[in-house]
Amino acid sequence: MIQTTQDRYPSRVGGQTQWLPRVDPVVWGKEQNGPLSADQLGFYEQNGYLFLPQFFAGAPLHRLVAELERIGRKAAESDAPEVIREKDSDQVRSVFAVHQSSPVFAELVRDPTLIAAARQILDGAVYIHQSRINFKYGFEGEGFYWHSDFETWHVEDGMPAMRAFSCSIALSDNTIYNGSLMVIPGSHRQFISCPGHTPEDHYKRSLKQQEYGTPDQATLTQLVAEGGLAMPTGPAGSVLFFDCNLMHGSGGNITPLPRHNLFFVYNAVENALVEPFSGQKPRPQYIATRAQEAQPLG
Ligand code: 6CS
Ligand code: FE
Repeated sequence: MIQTTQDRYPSRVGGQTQWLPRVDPVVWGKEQNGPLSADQLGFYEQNGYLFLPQFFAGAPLHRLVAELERIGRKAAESDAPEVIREKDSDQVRSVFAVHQSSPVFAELVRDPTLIAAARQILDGAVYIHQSRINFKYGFEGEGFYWHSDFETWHVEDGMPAMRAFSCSIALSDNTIYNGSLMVIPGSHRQFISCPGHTPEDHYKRSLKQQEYGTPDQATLTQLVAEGGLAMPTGPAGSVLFFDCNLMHGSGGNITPLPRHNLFFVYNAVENALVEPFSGQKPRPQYIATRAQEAQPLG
């Protein structure tokens, strides 16, 4: 099928690294009556992320952690495609599409407060573009090099606009020691167009270690010079919202302390995937929900 949507964010089209302006809003919604205050929306708009410490606690949190541990035990014995193992060990790195395979997480992504916040940010009905647990076991959990999720979701999945964000839920304590997520505040306002061309079936390697679609060191140096670095840390149950185009990454975990996080991505129904801008075939459904499968959540 020929791509008919204009590519406003060309990347991996064989050129050099380019800084392109973001031509989409960060906060699309006008709803003032959502759960996020004007200050919270303002911080998110300015920085590209918003940290909500201890959003979940007590029995609801214990239920989420127990479900994560159940999924981790099952994944260790599974060769399903949704289970991604570390590059250099048999350790489980990620399990995708848990909002479909887990009744507990299917209910979680429909949490009324999270949905209301998603509607405030994205304006209109939303659905889950992708979900995954990123396990980062003690001593063996590897990192995720710097990248913009949108750069991948645009090129490899066909996400047209920057009208999606990730909701990360800490299901173990995220500390400065155990490979927590780092962000470059404000980096969401520039689209870093990357060199090269996407290899066929890139996801079979990129989900273990991403090589294409990652910015060069000069670009990262400049982004950090402009925005600095932040590492939103907090106890299990904390929630991090981050814009689809925010530059982020995390180091390996050489401590005994696990850093297991659940991630799911709210996308606006109006921003449903079109043909991948790479011109290649779409990635599998367990990585990116295609338009015909997109179930509006409210
Ligand atoms: O390719 C993807 O969709 C995934 N890759 C990374 C490094 N972050 C976003 C997403 O999980
Ligand atoms: Fe990412």
